[in-house]
Amino acid sequence: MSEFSPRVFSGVQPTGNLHLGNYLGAIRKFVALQESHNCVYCVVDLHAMTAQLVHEDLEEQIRSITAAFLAAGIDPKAHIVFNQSRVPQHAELAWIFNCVARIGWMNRMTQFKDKAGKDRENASLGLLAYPSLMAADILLYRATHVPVGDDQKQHLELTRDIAQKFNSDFSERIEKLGLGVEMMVGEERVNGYFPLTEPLIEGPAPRVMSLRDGTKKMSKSDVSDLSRINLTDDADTISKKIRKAKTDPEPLPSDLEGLVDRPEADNLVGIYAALSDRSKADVIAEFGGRQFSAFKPALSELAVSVLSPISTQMRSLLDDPAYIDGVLADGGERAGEIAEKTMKDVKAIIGLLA
Ligand code: AQP
Repeated sequence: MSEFSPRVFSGVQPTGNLHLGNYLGAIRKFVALQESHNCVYCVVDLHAMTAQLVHEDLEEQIRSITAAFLAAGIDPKAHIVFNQSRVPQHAELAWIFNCVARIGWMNRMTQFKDKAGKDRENASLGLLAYPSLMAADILLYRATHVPVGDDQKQHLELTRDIAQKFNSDFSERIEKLGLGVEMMVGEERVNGYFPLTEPLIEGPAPRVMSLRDGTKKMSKSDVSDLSRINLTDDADTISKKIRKAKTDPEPLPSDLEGLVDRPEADNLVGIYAALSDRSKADVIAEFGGRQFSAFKPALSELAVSVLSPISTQMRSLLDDPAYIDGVLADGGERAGEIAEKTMKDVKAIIGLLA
């Protein structure tokens, strides 16, 4: 049985300073996957417009996310790094997926509910359709794996639903045109054009939580800067934020079970584990029974040692915007070649004359 060739796709929105959650949930995994996969990494600038239309500094933000990718260790020659709006097929395929996806599917998305809040009628149509554009981003490259934070799990499930409905609605044409790849869907062997993409979410910190409230996701849009560690924070700021991080009065537990119902302790242990490429059990074996007054300085030292070289490199890359623009132009060209081929196939499958 032929199979889809493994390909990784993922994206980050240029909507503000990147934080430790973006790094551990996404970018650190992007870097590791380069060893084993062909990777396409994208600054998803069209997504930035869904919650807020006008951004005074969008160009700088796009360059800044690109600089973070490169500074973290992504190789733009061996893989593809580009910004989404450069490749018009993202929007084109998203339109087709708007016609595949059902309104009920979109209405169930928790991120839409959170971001639209109570004033849903006033949210942009783009915010509702966001997951359909995200599915297009991924499936334009027929990507088989997507490294993301846990908050994106539902959108990945929807991407699979869209792929599956497209494959099934057009199954006869896909087969007739010889454009399908055989795959198993449950117990059934089917011939599909789009793969059913797997999310890569695992790891000790799949959802990094706010340093001020262990029940809330660390997020760019939190009003408190103390809630997150930004990739651009200097060593003193990182140490101050970790020192001030909310904790409970108990020492760290001696086993993993002891982290249940202690969201802040669980979060800090998860961050330590992810930053040091260890398991939470390992970290507990080392620090179990110790007070936060001993654990926090060790965590600060680790965070500074991992993040400082990245922020230093980011600053130096941002001094040369022409270089960054060149990387994006080159990546856009190579991404465009794959995208063009997919759209040609998709149009043939649907029956659009091209
Ligand atoms: N707290 C987090 N923990 C783990 N992963 C996270 N990601 C985001 N926050 C966390 C992952 O980072 C990648 C890029 O995210 P994004 O910028 O495209 O979108 P986002 O999830 O909207 O980011 P924010 O910071 O949470 O922004 P706001 O404040 O606007 O909601 C994704 O893989 C995401 O899972």
